[in-house]
Amino acid sequence: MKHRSGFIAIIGRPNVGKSTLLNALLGQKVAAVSPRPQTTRKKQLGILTLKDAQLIFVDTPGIHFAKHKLGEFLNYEAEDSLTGVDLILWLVDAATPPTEEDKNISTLLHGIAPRTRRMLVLNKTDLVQPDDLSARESEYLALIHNASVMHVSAARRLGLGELTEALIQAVPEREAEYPEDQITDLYEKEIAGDLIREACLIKLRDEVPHSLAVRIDEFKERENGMAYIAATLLVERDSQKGIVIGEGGKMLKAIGSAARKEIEEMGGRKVFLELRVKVSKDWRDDPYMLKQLGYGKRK
Ligand SMILES: Nc1nc2c(ncn2[C@@H]2O[C@H](COP(=O)(O)OP(=O)(O)OP(=O)(O)O)[C@@H](O)[C@H]2O)c(=O)[nH]1
Ligand SMILES: [Mg+2]
Repeated sequence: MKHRSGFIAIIGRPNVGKSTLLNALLGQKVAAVSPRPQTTRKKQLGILTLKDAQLIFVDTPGIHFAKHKLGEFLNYEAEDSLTGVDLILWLVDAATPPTEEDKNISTLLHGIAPRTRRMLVLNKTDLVQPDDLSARESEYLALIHNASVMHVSAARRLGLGELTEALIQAVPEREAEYPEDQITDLYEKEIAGDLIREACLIKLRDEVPHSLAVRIDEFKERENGMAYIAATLLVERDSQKGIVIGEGGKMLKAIGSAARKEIEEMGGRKVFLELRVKVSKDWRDDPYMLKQLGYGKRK
């Protein structure tokens, strides 16, 4: 059998489960996941190496109607991923009808990448009555031309084998691009930053999570086999700083302990995690801060 390989961009509106799908396909957690929109802020590769194929997924931020410079960057990251890939996997939420954001994605998809092969994937099928699924499929299929369609539940790991098989058939005959032991293109330090932000997104309510960025200040391997990580949580206002720290430091402690568990699981070793909180006024609209945090266009 000839070897197949290709780049597959996973795009869709926020919160449809793109990062959950990436982790599920890889069988390993490389990307942060949370119930809040805009969890993913940078594109990230997830590389699945099989016997006769290598699928190189590009997880992207959710495409949405931006309200900040940060949002503009997120959309840019996602839209940039539409070009130069072999296949576009448009992931949608089967539990809801298409939204204005989905219609916008449809326009972008056909405008930016009119000739790229594409696949529509309905996720969260575990939340849909089986009888309603085909009507939902038709609603989404009306927004995409010449696409094949698959159904999955990334969270329940349903339909993933069939999806993987269909993806292998959809990429070209080509040699592997990456060494077989490479799983992602991000450093552990960057993923650790995302896992800390993931803990914040899960623990904090309301508008605070979106006003929050994580900066890793130190990441050191200690001789005793532990890793030492110091990170700063940047928020936009004093009031948010109070919320993140919590009464008697309780919230920050809970965030730290949830994040530490995830980072330990990823690296397979103990982690000492030190967090502090700092106010950086309106950083989401501050081009200098955005660049410092790595949310700047790379070209
Ligand atoms: N019920 C159900 N929930 C799911 C499924 N897949 C993902 N989720 C949940 O949907 C939420 C969003 O998942 P993410 O993977 O962070 O979504 P995303 O598309 O990467 O979101 P952004 O990075 O913000 O664009 C999380 O709470 C997931 O647990 C699914 O198949 N079924
Ligand atoms: Mg994501």
